[in-house]
Amino acid sequence: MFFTVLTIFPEMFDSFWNHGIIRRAIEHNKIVASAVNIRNYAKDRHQVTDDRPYGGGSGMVMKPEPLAAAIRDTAKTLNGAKTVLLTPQGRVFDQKMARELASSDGLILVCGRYEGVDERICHDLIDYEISIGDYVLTGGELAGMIIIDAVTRLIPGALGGEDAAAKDSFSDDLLEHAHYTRPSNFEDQEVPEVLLSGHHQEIENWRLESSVMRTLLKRPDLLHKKNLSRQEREILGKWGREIERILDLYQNGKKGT
Ligand code: 4GX
Repeated sequence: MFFTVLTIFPEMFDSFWNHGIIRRAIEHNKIVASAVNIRNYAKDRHQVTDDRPYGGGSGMVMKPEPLAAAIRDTAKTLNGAKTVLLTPQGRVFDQKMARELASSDGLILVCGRYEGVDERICHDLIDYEISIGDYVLTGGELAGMIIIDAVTRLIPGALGGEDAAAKDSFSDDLLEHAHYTRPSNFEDQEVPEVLLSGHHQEIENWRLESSVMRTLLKRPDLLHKKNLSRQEREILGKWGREIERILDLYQNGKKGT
């Protein structure tokens, strides 16, 4: 899979391409990645990429011609590429979209600066408008890195031996279980005993319970959307009964009075 980023700040990606999983994915030919300067496609002597907005007002707008030339020139060398514009007006990025994008041959990510890009770019030249969340950035570059990061780890072989974890059916819709490493006692806090027991099935059960209950407590909205397995429903039922038991003790005046 390939990623080509169109930006006026390609140097922002130098460090991004050269660390961790992204670097390894490039070295193992799982992805081909580059950042191209939109300025290279500006025809005038000063290679201007922005201009004042029609209708007046503050701020600048990215001119359509250099952007269109950059997108077309990139797309013609990359068959099957989808073009993505990073913008607060886009569909909000999530794991489902990451999976959808990971199934494409490649992405051309258009990173705007200033107040945005000339609207006429969007109609013919952009396949997806994507927002990484409801907040305002100073440019699309960090948003582009986030998309590339989330998509790359879904590419088969990109995570090395950990692919199964990324694809694990429940790992997408539930929060991760709690993690622990040595020492087994840290500042008077013990690691849950079952994790030291070597009982693989019990450890798996504990991890699912940890995932389900962390999701319920920290991100209940994720549970509302999810199709729950029998085991997940059993975990919620068990804790539901436990909560009811505690409330019953109060109602019967056996506690806290
Ligand atoms: N998720 N920004 C883009 C300029 C801009 C505006 C409109 C194209 C169209 C953002 C986000 C984000 C700020 C990046 C405005 N470019 N991008 N920039 N949230 O806030 O993706």
